[in-house]
Amino acid sequence: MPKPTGISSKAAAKNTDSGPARVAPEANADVASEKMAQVQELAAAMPYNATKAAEHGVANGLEPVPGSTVEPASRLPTGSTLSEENGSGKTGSLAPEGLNATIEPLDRVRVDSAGQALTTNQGVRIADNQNSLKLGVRGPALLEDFILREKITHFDHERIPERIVHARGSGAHGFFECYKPFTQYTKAAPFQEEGKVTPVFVRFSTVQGERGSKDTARDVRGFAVKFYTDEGNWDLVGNNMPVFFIQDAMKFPDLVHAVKPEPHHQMPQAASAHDTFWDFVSLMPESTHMLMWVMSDRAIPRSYATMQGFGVHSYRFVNDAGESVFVKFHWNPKFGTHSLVWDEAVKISGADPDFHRRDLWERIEAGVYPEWELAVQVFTEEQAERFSFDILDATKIIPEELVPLQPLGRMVLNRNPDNFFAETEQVAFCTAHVVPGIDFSNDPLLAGRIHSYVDTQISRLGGPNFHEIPINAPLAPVHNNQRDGMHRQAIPRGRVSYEPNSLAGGCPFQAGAAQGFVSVPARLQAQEDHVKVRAKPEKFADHYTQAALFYNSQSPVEQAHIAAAFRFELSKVTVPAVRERMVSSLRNASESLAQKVAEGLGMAQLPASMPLALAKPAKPEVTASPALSLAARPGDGSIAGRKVAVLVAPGVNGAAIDQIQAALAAEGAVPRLVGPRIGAMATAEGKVVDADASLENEPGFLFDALVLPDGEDAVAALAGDGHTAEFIKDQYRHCKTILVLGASSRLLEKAGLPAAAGSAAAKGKKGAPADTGLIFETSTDVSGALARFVTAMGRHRHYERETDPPAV
Ligand code: HDE
Repeated sequence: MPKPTGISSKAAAKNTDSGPARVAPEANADVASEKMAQVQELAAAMPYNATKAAEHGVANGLEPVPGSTVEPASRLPTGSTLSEENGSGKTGSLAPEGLNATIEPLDRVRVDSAGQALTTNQGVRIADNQNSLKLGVRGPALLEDFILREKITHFDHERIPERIVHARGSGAHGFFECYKPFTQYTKAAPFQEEGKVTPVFVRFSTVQGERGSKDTARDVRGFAVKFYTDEGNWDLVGNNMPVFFIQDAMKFPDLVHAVKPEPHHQMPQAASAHDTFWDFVSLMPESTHMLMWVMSDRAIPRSYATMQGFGVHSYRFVNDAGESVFVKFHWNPKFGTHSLVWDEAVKISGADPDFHRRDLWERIEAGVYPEWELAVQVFTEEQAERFSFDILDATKIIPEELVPLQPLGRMVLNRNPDNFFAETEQVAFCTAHVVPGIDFSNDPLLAGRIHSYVDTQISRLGGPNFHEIPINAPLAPVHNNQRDGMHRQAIPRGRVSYEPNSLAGGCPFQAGAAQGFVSVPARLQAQEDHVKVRAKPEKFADHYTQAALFYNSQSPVEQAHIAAAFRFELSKVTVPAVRERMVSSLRNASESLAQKVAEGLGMAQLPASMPLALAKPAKPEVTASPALSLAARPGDGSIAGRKVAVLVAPGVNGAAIDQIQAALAAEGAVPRLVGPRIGAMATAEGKVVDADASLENEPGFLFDALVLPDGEDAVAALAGDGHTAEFIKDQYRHCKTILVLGASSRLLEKAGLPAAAGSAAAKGKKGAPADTGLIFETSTDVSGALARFVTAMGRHRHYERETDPPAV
């Protein structure tokens, strides 16, 4: 057959439809015909789909082969255009080979306006940002004012839908550092070598409330960590409690509808203390274990930095050999587990609804970086089968006494976001974001989540390209054939968006088992019950064993708080039958708890116990687990990050104030001078102290500890201000450490503290327990008292002072 002439090939190559019967390289080819020839060559190098046969059968499914690729002779045949060589300031040059520029570090999208003029979104400099364009200074505004219209239109669309749950949250950047390789169990990138650092973004949240709701609601806290690993993003989307209310995703919308503000009047905001929540949970006995946790002080943490985190579900680790074990994730805070007390939480929500957000922000800005240790419980399928509970049931923990924690590394949060919306609001967590080395268990709650999170981001973030929002983009390369959709950022080069292909040399190609993600086969023995079915495993019906385990493992103070929380919440319910139903359920977990709650609710007699779904639950392995008490993890005893109010007024003994401030700051604590008003005031020594907060704008319950100063005039001034008594009373009621210097002991009486506070109880006389949180110093040398104050603050609270109802 005669060779096609150069002329016909050159001409043919200029057309975008129809082509010659044969194409071959030729002399004097121009770039178009050269491309045509190379495209032909590339396609011809792949005469058939060589990996097609490997798409079939179990063995191939478990070990997928890499896709076949052909290297093109040059970059010419895979490009979109011939004109890509023509660069400009906007287009730049050719797409860098093999690179997706949307995943570069966030620096590429940072904006700093220092020294810059104001512009429109089109980059046009704005001459006047004060006035709209009018016909004459008193005339009508003009439609042609594109500057005003752009500004207002953008403003009109500033809000995006808030998260359906976990709407209220705060986030921070940081890193995870691996202690030592954990390669025997997992090939997940963060756990491969000692010292390996993986960037993270973490978002903490409440569940019930709207985006502007208070931080200190009684609620579960979200604890969501996005690891930007070398092999893609892994999101560990957990909570600060290790169990959940329900066992199957089917019930999640019901739970959320029940706890959210009631639909008819949209009340109450960010609170579970209402009819529909308790109606639902009292009909769902599997929620009893979780109810114990949310009625405990865990539901009102002092700080995000002082709460644990949990992955909740059983996940899997997978090693290089493809072997898999089950794993539960735990985050343990370096600063220990500390909580608020309920009266304090209620008051804080009024004075500072941003209490936790502020605390997180201020700790990071101050360099007191929140830190957690990541630990895992690793167990095999065989072990799991022997447990008295089902590891697929998210209402169950695995007691640490049964499977101990193994530490993997530490996470430090050391950078606040630059912009709340761009980072904390737009971050999109998803349980489906896993990397090689991590896999799922069959927990039916987890299965629902694997679907839900992607789905919800599509409406919240306006389309399927939310992964390209800078905070969500991975650091690992992204190459696939997904195209288009709302707000697409990436500009893919070339015309191929399918696989298999020959026209892009087979790229991007499937990675195969050696590099790509392969699901654990999780082989199941052939069993009778492997049928399509809507039912739960038998052990899921044990609703009370672990609720009892939790309650019985709490300290007496914690138990008292749980009883008080049930009493408070159920007292807010307006339907007595719902209260009674809940108490009848509690009887199955703890008779004494049910009794206390019933008494608190004025119930003349206990209702009959709720019938059990499982008459004879399996015998539990442990009946007490000390690790479940907040007291089990007091932290390192440091007071770093704690806030101390140092009251001041004119005539205060200034020398002691200076000494106290310096000593507290040296411990990483944050002393604040709180006066009747802000501003400068003369000390007894004729110097000046500057109050940066006032009794009115920073009430006592916002502080972790209190210093009452010496100085006759100052004490007289403070005694004359009604706020002082409230300040001291709250500090005392909430069991905080109070340092009482010299003349200020008078203020205690004024605050109505038991006369004993200043004498007997504090010194442990008359049989009363010594109040370790009240420290008196009459001498002008405060150094000894200061040391005792710091140690006492390390205990966080002095519950020996607590009575129900409060004495003060
Ligand atoms: Fe979530 N959950 N969830 N959840 N969840 C969401 O995703 C959902 C569950 C958790 O800071 C939503 O982006 C279903 C358990 C956290 O952005 C949504 C089920 C646990 C966050 C969603 C659960 C969580 C969410 C709402 C039952 C603890 C906040 C907005 C099958 C392990 C993440 C969003 C952040 C957020 C669905 C149960 C934790 C709607 C369907 C159990 C920490 O997709």
